[in-house]
Amino acid sequence: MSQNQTRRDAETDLLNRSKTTPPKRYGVYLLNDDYTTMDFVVEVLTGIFMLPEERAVAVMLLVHHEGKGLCGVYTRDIADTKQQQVLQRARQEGHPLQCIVEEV
Ligand code: TYC
Repeated sequence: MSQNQTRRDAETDLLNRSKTTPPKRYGVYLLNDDYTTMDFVVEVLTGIFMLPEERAVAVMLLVHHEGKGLCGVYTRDIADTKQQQVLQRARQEGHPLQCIVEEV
């Protein structure tokens, strides 16, 4: 079998899969801690997860009271990128904020 045939088969498989199987979805969650400021968490939620201020405050308070809260649901690559952005920004500013990705 030629290399081109193998490549066409792979492309056809990918196309068929993308028509029938929706991509898995991943939630990005913030975890509570005793040190990260509430203002910084709200900044993360508005700046990285693009939540409007009111919803950002609600999610921050949910995390503060319940220990964990959902910031958004994405495909794997985007979820991982959001997580890295949160961790990078938190470490830059000296906050111990934790952020996790879980399949939903
Ligand atoms: N518990 C923090 C405080 O009292 C606020 C906080 C909220 C921290 C959400 C992290 O993901 C978090 N300053």
